[in-house]
Amino acid sequence: MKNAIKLALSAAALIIANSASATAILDTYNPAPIVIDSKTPFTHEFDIRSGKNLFEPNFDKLVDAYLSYTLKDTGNDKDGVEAYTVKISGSDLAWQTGSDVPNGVNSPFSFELKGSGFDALNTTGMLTMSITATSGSFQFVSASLSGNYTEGVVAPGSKDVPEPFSVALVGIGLAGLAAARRKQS
Ligand SMILES: [Ca+2]
Ligand SMILES: [Ca+2]
Repeated sequence: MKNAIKLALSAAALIIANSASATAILDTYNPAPIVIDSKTPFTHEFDIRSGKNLFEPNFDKLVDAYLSYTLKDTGNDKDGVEAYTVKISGSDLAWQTGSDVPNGVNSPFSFELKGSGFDALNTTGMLTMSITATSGSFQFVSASLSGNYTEGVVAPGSKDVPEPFSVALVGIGLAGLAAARRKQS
């Protein structure tokens, strides 16, 4: 096979590999412990569009997403044994309920996002989690949003500006093909 054609094919293969491989996301919130009680709900907004995570809503495609959070009770149960609800944006359902946060230890919880919560993250790149105590008090320790997405691919004729890296590869490939044709003729 002519070298130029080989080069063009390898460039095309690279573009396909680049678009098909998953990119990991991780957005962690790790503040000083925050008290949650019936008067003080907790809310945090994750954003995977900036910083280390460069997810582009409505272009990149979310493959999976997981929300983990850690709670801890300081041992104060004078205000009652804890009961709480965790909600995420995009879902009108109580997503998770829990009771009696263990005393003195960091207790991790982790769930895969499905359905409308997953769809909301996929279309906005943002996710709001809230924890509301219906009784008792405890501490929020940390939370993280993790998962994977595939890079969006620019369709032929699309108005979207393609990535410079892909454009350069296509350019090299086309130049190689043109050179091969000139040699053959
Ligand atoms: Ca407590
Ligand atoms: Ca407790």
